[in-house]
Amino acid sequence: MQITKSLDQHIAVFGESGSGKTVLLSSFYGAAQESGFIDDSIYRLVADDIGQGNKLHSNYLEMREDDRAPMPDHFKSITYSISIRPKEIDAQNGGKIPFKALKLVWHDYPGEWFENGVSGEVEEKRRLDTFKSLLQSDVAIILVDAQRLIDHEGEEERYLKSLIGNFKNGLLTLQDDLLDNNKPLTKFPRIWIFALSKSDLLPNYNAFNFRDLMIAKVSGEIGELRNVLTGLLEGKSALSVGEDFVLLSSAKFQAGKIDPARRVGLDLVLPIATMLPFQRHLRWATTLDIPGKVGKELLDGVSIIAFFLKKHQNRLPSPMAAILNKINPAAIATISKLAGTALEDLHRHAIEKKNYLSAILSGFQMDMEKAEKEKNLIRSNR
Ligand SMILES: Nc1nc2c(ncn2[C@@H]2O[C@H](COP(=O)(O)OP(=O)(O)OP(=O)(O)O)[C@@H](O)[C@H]2O)c(=O)[nH]1
Ligand SMILES: [Mg+2]
Repeated sequence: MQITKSLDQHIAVFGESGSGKTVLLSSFYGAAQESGFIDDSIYRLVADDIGQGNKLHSNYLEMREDDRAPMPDHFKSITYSISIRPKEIDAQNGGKIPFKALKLVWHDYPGEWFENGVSGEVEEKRRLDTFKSLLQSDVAIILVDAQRLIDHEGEEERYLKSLIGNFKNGLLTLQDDLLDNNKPLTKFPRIWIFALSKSDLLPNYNAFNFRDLMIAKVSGEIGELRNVLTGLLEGKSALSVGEDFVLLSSAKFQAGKIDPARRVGLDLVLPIATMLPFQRHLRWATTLDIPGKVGKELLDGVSIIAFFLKKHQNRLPSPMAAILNKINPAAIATISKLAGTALEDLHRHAIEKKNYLSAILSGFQMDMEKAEKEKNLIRSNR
């Protein structure tokens, strides 16, 4: 298979004003510019627009050097396009760097837009455009703010119900504009993850405590959100809402000090945007009864990732190699075998062969495994 297009993964981070979206993006990008990261990692993050990259980097440096978080910008929505470039020339494509092979598109926007509404037509249009862009993503992350949980100690459900309720109502308000002639959407985030933002403030929490809190306090509201999302979608069974959980902290914030070296979960952003939908979509496409159009959409990204992994076929469990050649339902169970030592072996092999994109993707998979072991991540196994 020839690579004819890049794997542009959008990431949709939904969160109320002050829930940590801009800091998250700044810390994600800035930390990747540290010399330690550049020395150790097999890839670099490069903003396609230098000015934007510098802005994020300087936000990060202000936190690191001056203990100052980025100033809120209540009016602007900005789309950042960030390339994930192998540090060395990738052996594939005859030695040319596949610049466009992997890209993360991250939309940062004012959380207020989805809480208090907007003022005026221009802003209304910008909000709808932003929302439509966000819905290009395979994965949507809903931020639950640890600070707000602390503020509502003992009555967390008050905050959580309003968070999910507002979001659900925001979707309902936009529903008519999102759907063309009431036609359900094929391309849409089908994986909705809850993330505990500012998790440094709740050091006793792991992903399981967080999950239990959400289920205990707002399982009804999560169900209602799922119903609204289902209503927008073609291929309704291919949807997981509130089945995956992750802890995030962009830095340790403590007594006026900000230490961005102490981060949690930021190394999961890329794995969640790329490998999580890869596995989930593959599973759905081969096990669920879904319309052909939806199946094709689900397998679109899968085929590109499969291209990279296939380069190491002799390192794959053989049924998995078969899957990658031709999506083979009978062999689907073995996809989970791309784990543990087999995965590490593939990763090493890819580095040896200078297939850096394969190495990056298998490395992402390893990052998720590690985070699961450390209880910072729960992945749905549906
Ligand atoms: N403890 C802690 N505090 C954080 C963290 N991330 C952000 N904060 C705090 O939360 C404040 C708001 O974060 P922002 O990233 O600006 O929030 P936002 O979601 O972009 O808000 P809007 O742009 O208004 O939608 C920051 O100024 C920090 O004080 C974190 O990881 N841990
Ligand atoms: Mg912001």
